Amino acid sequence: MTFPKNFLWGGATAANQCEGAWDVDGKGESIPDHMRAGGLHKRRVMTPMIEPDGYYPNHDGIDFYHRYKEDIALFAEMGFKVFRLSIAWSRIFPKGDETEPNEAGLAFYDKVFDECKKYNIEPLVTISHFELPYALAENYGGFANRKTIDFFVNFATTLFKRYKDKVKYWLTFNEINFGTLPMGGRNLLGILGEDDEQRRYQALHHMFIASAKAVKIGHEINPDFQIGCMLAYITMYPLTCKPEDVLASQELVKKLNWFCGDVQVKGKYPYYMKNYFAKHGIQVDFEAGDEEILQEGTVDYYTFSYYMTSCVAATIGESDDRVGGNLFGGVKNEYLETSEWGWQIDPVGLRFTLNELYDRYEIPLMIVENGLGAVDKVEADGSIHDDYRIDYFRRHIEEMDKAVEDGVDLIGYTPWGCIDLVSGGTGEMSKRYGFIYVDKDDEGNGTFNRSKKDSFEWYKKVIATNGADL
Ligand code: P53
Repeated sequence: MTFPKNFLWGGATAANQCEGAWDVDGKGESIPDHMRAGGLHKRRVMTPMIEPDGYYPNHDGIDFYHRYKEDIALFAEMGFKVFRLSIAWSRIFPKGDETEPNEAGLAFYDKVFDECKKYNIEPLVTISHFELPYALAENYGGFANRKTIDFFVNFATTLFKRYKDKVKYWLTFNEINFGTLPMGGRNLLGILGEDDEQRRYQALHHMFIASAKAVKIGHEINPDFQIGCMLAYITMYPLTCKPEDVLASQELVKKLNWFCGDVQVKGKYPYYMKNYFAKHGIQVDFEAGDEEILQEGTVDYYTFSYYMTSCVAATIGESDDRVGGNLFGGVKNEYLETSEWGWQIDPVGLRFTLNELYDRYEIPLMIVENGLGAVDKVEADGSIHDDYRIDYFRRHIEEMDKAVEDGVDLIGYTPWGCIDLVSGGTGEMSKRYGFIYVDKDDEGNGTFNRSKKDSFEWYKKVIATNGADL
């Protein structure tokens, strides 16, 4: 058995995708509260006003807000050591720019953490998971505005102080590297209007500063805090061994996969981005002191999501298949299968990725999202035979095991959407990730009742044997 004795097995969620109760107990509107449902070939539309007749899937989520006790009990039954969740910023600061927090919001998370404690489940908290208060985006331009740094730092400091004895593991921003892509402009950075690279990189700089300040303050409040970064890691292979393809893939890897981690782990901008900015006429304004802030706020551990890999070619030919549901112009890998949503499944790539990251950063790693979004069928007797999901996890955990054997310091694993929740990308319910099924459909109908899929018992066994019995 290779997994360390104290390995953190668990699962992951985000507030906006599971809590529901979007306007309850003083909560303000968040960006996802303004998003309608989409699908594989239908982009999610964001409306400036909440339309009374419109369907907004995040408004009800899976009603975790009222059912957290039942859900955490099910996590405990699987043997979770850790539960990754995020805190809805607009529950604590409804418009984002208040100085005093909303007590009802803070009290909710006290109850959630106390419930985890009952079962010795360690909470892992993402401070900001694509759920900026809508008013911060509307009135300030989100992170494009330097003022938002202070709003974030106030939010993070409030959480650190309030939960200093209840939470040890923190992440500042979910998938911060999406800030380099057009889709990140809206959801991550909170830029509602015009969105170009200049604006995005400046906003991303503000996020780096906000994150680094939070890390520093967190460590002052409780030196035992472990505060990490979080990236969407999509390993990119050259499409062929043609040197031009190899170089093209490296170019993209630097910008999309390495840049943000380099800043947050090493505390400074890498040479290749300075060069990229100069070449593209991008001017990232640093205020006096910013360099020191980045240096002083480096993270304790590195976390990432891992769903798929992709290929890159120097020139994309007519005959090259683009990857379905892709975000950055990747090309299809003929050796890999894809999910129903076009994501290319690559367990061996996970071992490669773990080795690459550990060699690059030499700090503990955690995989905080991984999983298969798939349509599940409920049988007449209520059972759900999701052997495809078990197979996906088995193959990924086998490769994690090998990476640990390679010497990688992997400390935990929290599969995404351990309970079915609203898809972030499409807003669908039918793109399910859970070990636990939630009876809700793409139109919001259903009892919201929970039931166990076959993968529930399987994952329970995996945890009980510390990854030995797959
Ligand atoms: P959904 C794209 C590619 C990789 C990770 O995604 C991504 C996305 C955005 O959709 O985001 C993470 O629900 C994100 C979660 C999200 C999860 O992946 O589109 O952190 O909020 O739900 C899965 O299938």
